[in-house]
Amino acid sequence: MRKTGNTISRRGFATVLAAGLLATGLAACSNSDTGGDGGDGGDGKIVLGFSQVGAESGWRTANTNSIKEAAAAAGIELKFDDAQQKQENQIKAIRNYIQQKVDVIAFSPVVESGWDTVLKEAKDAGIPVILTDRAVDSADKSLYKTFLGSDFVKEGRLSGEWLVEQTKSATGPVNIVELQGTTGSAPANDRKKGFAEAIAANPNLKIIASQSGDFTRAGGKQVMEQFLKANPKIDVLFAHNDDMGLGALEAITAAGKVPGKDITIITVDAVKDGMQALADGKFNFIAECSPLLGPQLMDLAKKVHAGEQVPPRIETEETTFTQEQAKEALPNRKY
Ligand code: GYE
Repeated sequence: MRKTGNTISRRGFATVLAAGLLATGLAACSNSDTGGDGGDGGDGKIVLGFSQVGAESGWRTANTNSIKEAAAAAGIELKFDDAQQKQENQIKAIRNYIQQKVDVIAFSPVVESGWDTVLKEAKDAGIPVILTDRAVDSADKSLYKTFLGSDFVKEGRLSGEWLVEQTKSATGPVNIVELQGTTGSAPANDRKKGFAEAIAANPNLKIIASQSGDFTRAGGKQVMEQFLKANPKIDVLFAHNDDMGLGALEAITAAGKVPGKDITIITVDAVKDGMQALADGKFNFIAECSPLLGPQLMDLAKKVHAGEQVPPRIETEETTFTQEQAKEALPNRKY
């Protein structure tokens, strides 16, 4: 993370200072003044309440593992809740964390809207909030300290640009179907937008069907089956994540078509199973989205707990993969 790296190094002195305060226990004391001792029995550990979206995809599993491992490594006490892809569960978990007076709250909002009230409650309780992975659409940016995650519009755009390049000599219509992520989620909204903007460069490229598969394999399979039944000519599938693409593979094969040849498949994430499908020639292109946010999240939790300023937006660095690049990268893939 180039940007982040610079920011962090500029803040080297403040970090050292904060570490010193923590070592002497001063930070923990001043925090309990504001009612944020986290109910941890006063052992001075920062308590982080984290509300996870769910366990809908390989990406999510890798993200959860990264957060749990990084908390343990950073000596942060993690309270973890799986919201099973329901906003109401996330709101409940955040309210619980407020009641328990945790030191810091972090969450990955399942959808973009509807967070202002609960975020205001956290702010009034003096508990800093960090958004990870997905954004909220709140106009009041003071409701959270920072947003750590990918640029989803860019992922959609890179996917679309690759397709424009591949189809530049096409003389007739290229029919695209789109498997969207969870309705109302930032990655679904943004990947759709970025992709649509990029493919507008070639009027032959047309999205003939677009529907949510909820970021799951089962959803991807089911919706792809419908697409295949309703549309005799599908040239391209753009799936907002690997898992939906992997589910769609089953539907495509069952329909007697060859994935990666009869239908060009573009996905987002680059988790191991997706990269394997790409290396095997079943997928054609993946825009990477890194789930390994844990270490940066813990670093930020320490900083906001110490009252340090942090950049309002921290972007994850990512790349893209063709089939050849996937073959090369696969042996060293961590997730
Ligand atoms: O792409 C998808 C997951 O929010 C970036 O959520 C994340 C997305 C990821 O279910 O696989």
